[in-house]
Amino acid sequence: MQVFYNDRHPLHHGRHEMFRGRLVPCFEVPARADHVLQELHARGLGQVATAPEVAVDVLARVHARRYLDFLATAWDEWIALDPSNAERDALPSYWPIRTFRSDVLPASFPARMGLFSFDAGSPITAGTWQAARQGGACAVAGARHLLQGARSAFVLTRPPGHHAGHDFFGGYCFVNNAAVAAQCLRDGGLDRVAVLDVDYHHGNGTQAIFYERGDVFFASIHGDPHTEYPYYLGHADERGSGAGLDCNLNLPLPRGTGFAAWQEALRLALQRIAAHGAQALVVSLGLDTFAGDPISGFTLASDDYLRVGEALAGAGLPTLFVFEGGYAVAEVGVNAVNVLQGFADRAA
Ligand code: Q9C
Ligand code: ZN
Repeated sequence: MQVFYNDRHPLHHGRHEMFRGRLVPCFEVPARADHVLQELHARGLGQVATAPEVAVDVLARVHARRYLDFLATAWDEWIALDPSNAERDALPSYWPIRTFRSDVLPASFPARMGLFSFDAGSPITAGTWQAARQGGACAVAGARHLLQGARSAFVLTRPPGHHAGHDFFGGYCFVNNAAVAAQCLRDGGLDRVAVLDVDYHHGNGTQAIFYERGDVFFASIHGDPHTEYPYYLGHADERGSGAGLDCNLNLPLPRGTGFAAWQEALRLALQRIAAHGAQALVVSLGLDTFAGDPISGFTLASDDYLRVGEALAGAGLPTLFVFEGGYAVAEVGVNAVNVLQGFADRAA
């Protein structure tokens, strides 16, 4: 399988995230991607390439210009507030929720931090923009690989992307790599595309980007937002709207769910994707459904990921895997590559 590796991912390395009133060490660390790359090499699965840079215009197909402009200058503005900020990650402290205005762009940088985010757990560091932007480039390269006729490809990047919306970051995500890829597949001539999100957390950003569109079907299997992050989206009654009605499928499952019930949800999601007539599949590949994940609540075992890959291959669609969450750092490589291995074995 062709792998598009974001070799700039280490430039994003948050130190702390805000959690229950204190700063705790980040869960989303560079070692995550290193382990996946190492496991790919160990098993001889995948030719690893980097991706050419892309113009910001390509990212602007799914993200707002003023949001991308903000990301591009955020670190410099953070330092301009106070040179000693170089020793600290940038985190937001203010948010314009209901009844506040979001049409007026504040001159204040901390105010813009809040305008463009939804949590205090996603630090911006000196290289966040370079890393996130190159992740988008890898997503584009992966999509173009499918457009040239490949059966599959894997975008190995961090920071992850599925929580990032049209004009906001959060959930460790800044550029929505899966959405960039899906849009690129559409722009490359496919009429119907599906995004299947198997990360433990609902892909709120991807859902929101495509919610009113009938050309991109979005399905997500995730922890029930009544109790699980991102809390405010991901319920079963969100079915899409306008031209996108019934092109959005949420399959929330209770904390503690094991592989039997999870696999049932996967079967249903793949059925709906087939019924939509999708011509290609983008998989938001989170591995935080693993029993050993420190911040999640499903109980999948490492071997289960082989079965997941096989089931995905059974859909028979050109498939782009995009790396998302998964915080059991020592196991994330084995789990991710198990999905790819299961897919490759069954697709062969
Ligand atoms: N201290 C992804 O998996 N906060 N994002 C959890 C843990 C946010 C997860 C609290 C989790 C975001 C891509
Ligand atoms: Zn996740």
